[in-house]
Amino acid sequence: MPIESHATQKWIDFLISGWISDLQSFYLADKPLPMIKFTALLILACVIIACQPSKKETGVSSVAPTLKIKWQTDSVLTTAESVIYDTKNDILYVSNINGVPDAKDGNGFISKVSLDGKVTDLKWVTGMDAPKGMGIYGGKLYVADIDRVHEIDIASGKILNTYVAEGAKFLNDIASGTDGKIYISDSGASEVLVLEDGKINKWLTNQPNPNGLLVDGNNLMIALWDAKTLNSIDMTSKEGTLKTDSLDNPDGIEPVGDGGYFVSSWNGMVHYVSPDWKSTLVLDTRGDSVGAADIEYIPSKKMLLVPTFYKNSVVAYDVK
Ligand SMILES: [Ca+2]
Ligand SMILES: [Ca+2]
Repeated sequence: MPIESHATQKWIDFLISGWISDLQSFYLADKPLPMIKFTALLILACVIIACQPSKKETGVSSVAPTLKIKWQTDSVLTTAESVIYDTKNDILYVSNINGVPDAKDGNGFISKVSLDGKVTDLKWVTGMDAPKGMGIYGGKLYVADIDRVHEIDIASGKILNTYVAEGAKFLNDIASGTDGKIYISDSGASEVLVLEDGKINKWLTNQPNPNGLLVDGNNLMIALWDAKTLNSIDMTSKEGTLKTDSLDNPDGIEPVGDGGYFVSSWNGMVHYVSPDWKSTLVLDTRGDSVGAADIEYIPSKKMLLVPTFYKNSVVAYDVK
């Protein structure tokens, strides 16, 4: 007989002998029934324990990563606004506003930067004013440029098309969908536009001062500058949900790969937003007046790339 069953039998014997003793006491001397009361309490305790909800399975908890500087480019990337990683060609593209962010000065350009921080082709693509957000789809690089979107052939570095966004005020970020649709935030007009079949149309209005965009599954993640929020827009219903607030000057949004995101603050911060939408500050360069504009994260290399805007460089961080 297993020892547990033997112990159980001893408990039952103990309780029964106690009840008999209680009943004898009750009939003989009209005394209270301590053993029966004890048994009732024991049963009640067992019922309470059994009714406790089991602990909720929360899966692997997300801990905010730590960042360690890896390299910094030379300070030749004038007013560096955005970085994007071209997986196919294993190279980074950096957009350089080169001057005032809304000036039609014709001097903006795109640079090529290697994964070890060398500026391999400073003026790879020229002929722009103030290039900002970028997206890649089908061998083309799309670049937002105040009120136009350029379509660059990556293989040749030539601008194939320039699409004018009628009425646009300050195009900012770009996010490419898996279906080839190119979403563009217009910070000045508080709208999100879409480039599709060679035409730019309005996709969503009344989005106060939108900046960073990210297509994530069937959601368009959108950072609203004035509200300091990260929001999720269901791309089918176009219904928006506020996810995280208190993010100063939110600029770039990047998926980390664990269900969380990195969100940059243009004035020099990066927050990690966990899968349950809690934000943790993981980088703060405000003290040195180093900006953090439209960031890039490469999960396979665990590398975060931060364009420093007025510091004219890109800084890479190892993420642990
Ligand atoms: Ca410029
Ligand atoms: Ca931006």
